[in-house]
Amino acid sequence: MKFIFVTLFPEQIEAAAGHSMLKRAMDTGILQMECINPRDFSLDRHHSVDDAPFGGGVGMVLKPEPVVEAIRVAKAKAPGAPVIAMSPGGCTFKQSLAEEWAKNEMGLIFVCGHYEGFDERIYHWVDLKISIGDFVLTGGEMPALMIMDAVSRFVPGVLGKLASAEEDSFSSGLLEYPQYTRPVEFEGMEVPEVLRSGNHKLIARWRRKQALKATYLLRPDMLPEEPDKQDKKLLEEIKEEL
Ligand code: 4FN
Repeated sequence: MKFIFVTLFPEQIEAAAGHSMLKRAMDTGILQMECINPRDFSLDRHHSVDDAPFGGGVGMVLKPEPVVEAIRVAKAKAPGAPVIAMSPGGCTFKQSLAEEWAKNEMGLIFVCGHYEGFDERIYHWVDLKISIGDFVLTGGEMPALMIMDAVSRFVPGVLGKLASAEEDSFSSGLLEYPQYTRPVEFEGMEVPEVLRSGNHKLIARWRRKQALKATYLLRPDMLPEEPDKQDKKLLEEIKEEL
């Protein structure tokens, strides 16, 4: 799968993608990434990519010509790939989009902003705006990298042979149950007895209950709307025990 970044700071993208699982997948060719720098398409001799906003105000705005030319080049390299602008005003990225976008065989094109943002007219060449959350950033590169990371996990072969993003411990849609490894006792704190019991049915039930409890307490918005019979029972127990 191919990820194309339209960015004024390709070094930032390349530095972040050159490690761990993503590096391995890039080396084997399962993932490919490429940066296209609007500065290379700037028309004036100073290679300027920004200018003062019409109407006045602080800061600079990205000029439309170099950005749109960079998007055109990206589209030619990945025909049919959606053009996604990283924008604080976009819909919030979530796990279900990561799974959906990984099926996009044509790849994904991310357009990353800087300064005070883009000239509004570039959105004519954009398919959708996506945000990763409500905070002020200096640029769209880190959001785009986060999305590449989340999407890549669903591309076959990126995770190890035995792991799969659809089957891993996060895919229940709940928060995670507590995990422990050796030693059995650490600084006076013990690993729960049930996890050492060897009773796999009891362990699975305990884990499900802990995941439901964490989600109920911290992120009730993430609980299933219609829990099945077992989850209903576990949730009743959790509420009783509080
Ligand atoms: N940010 C807000 C309101 C107004 C502006 C910003 C802001 C980077 C180019 C956009 C930010 C957050 C999540 C891209 C924020 C994201 C960006 C993102 C982003 C420079 C212009 C800018 C939301 C706080 C009300 C700067 C809030 N996900 N402007 O951060 O690109 O993708």
